Amino acid sequence: MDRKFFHTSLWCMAIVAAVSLLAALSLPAKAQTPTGSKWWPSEWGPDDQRGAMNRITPAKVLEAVSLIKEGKIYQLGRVYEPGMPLFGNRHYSLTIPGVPTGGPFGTNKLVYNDEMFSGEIGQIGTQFDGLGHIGTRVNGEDIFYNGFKLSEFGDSYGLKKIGVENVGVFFTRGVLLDVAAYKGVDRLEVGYVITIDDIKGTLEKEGIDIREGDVVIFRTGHGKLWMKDNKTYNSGEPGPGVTAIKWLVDKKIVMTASDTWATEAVPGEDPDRPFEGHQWLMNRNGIYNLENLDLEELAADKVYEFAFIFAPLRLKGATGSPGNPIAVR
Ligand code: UVW
Repeated sequence: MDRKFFHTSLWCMAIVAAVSLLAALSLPAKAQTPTGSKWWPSEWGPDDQRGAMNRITPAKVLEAVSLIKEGKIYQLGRVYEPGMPLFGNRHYSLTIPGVPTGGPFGTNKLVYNDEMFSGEIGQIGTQFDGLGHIGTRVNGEDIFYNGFKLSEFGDSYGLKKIGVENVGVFFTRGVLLDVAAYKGVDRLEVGYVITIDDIKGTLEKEGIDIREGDVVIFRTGHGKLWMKDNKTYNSGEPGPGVTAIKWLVDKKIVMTASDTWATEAVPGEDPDRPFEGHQWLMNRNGIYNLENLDLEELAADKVYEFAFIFAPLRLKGATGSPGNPIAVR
C-alpha cells in the first residue's frame, strides 16, 4: 500500500468515527417502545399487580380521615341509565325479567324482583380504568403494566393478571382542580389542553397542593353536557395534555379523575398520539383513572380537599369497574 493511500484511509476512518460520535451525542437513543424507554419492572417489584395503590399507606388513610370535618358526603357517581353517553359502540342494558320476577311465596305472599344486566360493565358511565385496560404494542407484543404480556395473561373469560380484583380500596386524600372556575368559564371547550401552568394556577387559587398518594380530580365543566348534549359530550373533551399528565406522574399520585369520558384532552397535544396520557398513567406507571364523574355539587361548595373513598367491584379479571365514588369533608 502506498504511503499517500494509507494516510488518506486513516483520515477517512477518523472522519467517519467523529461523525458517528457526534451523531450519537446529539440524537436521542432510539426509543425502546412507542412511548419511550421500557417501563418495567415496576418500582414495586416484577410481580406487582396493584401499581400506585401501594401508595395508599395507613398514614395516607389517616391523612384522609383528618380532612373529614363536617361529615358531608358528596356522591360523585352518575346514574347508569339508557341514553347516557357511551364511547364508540359500548352498550348498556338492564331489564327486569318478569314483574314480579318471582313469587308469591308462602302464605306471606312474598314477591321479588331481579335484574338482568348486559354491558361493558367496567367501561360505561362512571368508570374506573384498571391496569388491564391499557397497553402498548411493542414489536408485535401487547405489553401492559409491569411488562406483563397480553399473549400470556389475556383470557376471554377474564385477565389472568392485573384484573380489578387486585386493586383494593381507595381511601385517600382527594383534591379537586376546578380548572373551569380558574379560567373563568362555564365549561372549557372541547379539545382544550390543560397545561402545567393551568394546574399550578388552579392550585394557587384554591390554596392547596398535590401530594404523594392523592387522587387528582379535574373539573372542566364538560360534565354539564351529560344527558343534555351527548353529541358534543362525545365529540372530544378538554383535559390535561400528556405534558401535564407526565408532571402528575412525577408527583406520585394514585389516580386521575374527571367530569369527562377519558380525563385527558381529546384530541390531545398530538392528534397522531391518541390517549397517550392513558399510557403514561396505567400502562407505564400503574396510576389509575376514573371517568364521567358528577363534580357540580363539590365545585358549588368550593370543596377542594377531602377524603376520597371508592371500592372498585372485585370483578375477577376485569379491566374496569362501575361505581359510586364519594368525597367526604
Ligand atoms: C378508552 O378506552 C380508549 O378510553 P376510556 O378509558 O376513556 O374509556
